Amino acid sequence: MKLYDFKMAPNPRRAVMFMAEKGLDIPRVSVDLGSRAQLKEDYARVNPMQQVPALELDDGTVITESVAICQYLEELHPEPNLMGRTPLERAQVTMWERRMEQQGLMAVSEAFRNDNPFFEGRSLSGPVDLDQIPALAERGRKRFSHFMRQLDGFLADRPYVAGDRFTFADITGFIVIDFARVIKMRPPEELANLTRWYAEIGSRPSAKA
Ligand SMILES: N[C@@H](CCC(=O)N[C@@H](CS)C(=O)NCC(=O)O)C(=O)O
Repeated sequence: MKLYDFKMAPNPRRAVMFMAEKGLDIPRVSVDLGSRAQLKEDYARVNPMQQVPALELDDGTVITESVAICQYLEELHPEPNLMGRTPLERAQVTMWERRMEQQGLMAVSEAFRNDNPFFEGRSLSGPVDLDQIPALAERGRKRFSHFMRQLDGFLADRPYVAGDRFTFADITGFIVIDFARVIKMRPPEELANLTRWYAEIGSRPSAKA
């Protein structure tokens, strides 16, 4: 098994942090997004979506989508459990994880990719060349600001995003907040719940994997 990733990118980091929490040492192959290696033929053969992460199994099967990769690894290595033990807990982890991705990560990506000159003509990840829309960058920043305030509120009455224990929802949430450095947005100090949670998750060894 090997994982195609890129250290600075948030989606592969979700899989990498997940693997670290499980104590899995899966070899990693870096696909240099900085030189657009994901668009070259070699990598397109591995993942026609031309994105990272991708998990290649020993028989050549390739799983893409960070959530699908994590789900697969959770089934193979159920402990420590990160995606929920009961039907209700699994639904809750999925619900919160999707919110972290759709409301948090999408907002940061929108702001980053529609503003940074590196993404000129490449405002979406993968093989589609689309122009930047500056208004989307501005909207993304507003969305993210709202996301941080909302998350702070959710964390007022519980220690972790999906409840009383660390799960995959914390992994995605933490990576989203961390990644927002690229748009120079940090958790405001007055958001005490968010600040407490972010520091705690950041102190886990998996956050440095
Ligand atoms: N939904 C996919 C998204 C994958 C994705 O967009 N990956 C980014 C890195 S975070 C990428 O490969 N970007 C390539 C590009 O910018 O062309 C997942 O969760 O794995």
